[in-house]
Amino acid sequence: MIHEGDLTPPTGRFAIVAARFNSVVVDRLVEGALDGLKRHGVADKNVDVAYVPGSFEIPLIAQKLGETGSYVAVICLGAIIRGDTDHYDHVAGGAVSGIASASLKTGIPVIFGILTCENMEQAMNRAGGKAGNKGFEAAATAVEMVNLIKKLG
Ligand code: INI
Repeated sequence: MIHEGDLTPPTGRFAIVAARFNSVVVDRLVEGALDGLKRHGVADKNVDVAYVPGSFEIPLIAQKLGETGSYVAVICLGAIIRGDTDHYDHVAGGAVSGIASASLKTGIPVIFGILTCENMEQAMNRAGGKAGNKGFEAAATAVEMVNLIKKLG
């Protein structure tokens, strides 16, 4: 037997946690995620958005939101750009492991929609530019995971 989630309209509320750092990029990711949720049948009224200072702060708030029991999935959006910082690796590493941990602790999908890029051009390309919109992809991933978890019972 094959277990796989699909993209049918899910029930339940979704949360987005977005970093304000590099907001010119992240605002586009948020737009993409909201569009992606809407196109998969999630009404705007069923989506809450929380803003944090930077990507490093995302996991804590994702976990807190997950622990409320009010959400079927949390979508994390940020942009970590190497050119801007010499602590890129620490911020990126903290975000990756924190988000994985939040998902396992809360038992709901906590989706990694954080761009890790060499420069601003690369980031903009992935935030609605020629490489698509990672926020939209993160929304579709969230819907698929919610539907898979529902199927698994
Ligand atoms: N946060 C980001 O989301 N992206 C970055 O590129 C970034 N840089 O370059 O430093 C960044 N730093 C802030 C970090 O996320 C925390 O907010 C800060 O360290 C306070 O904990």
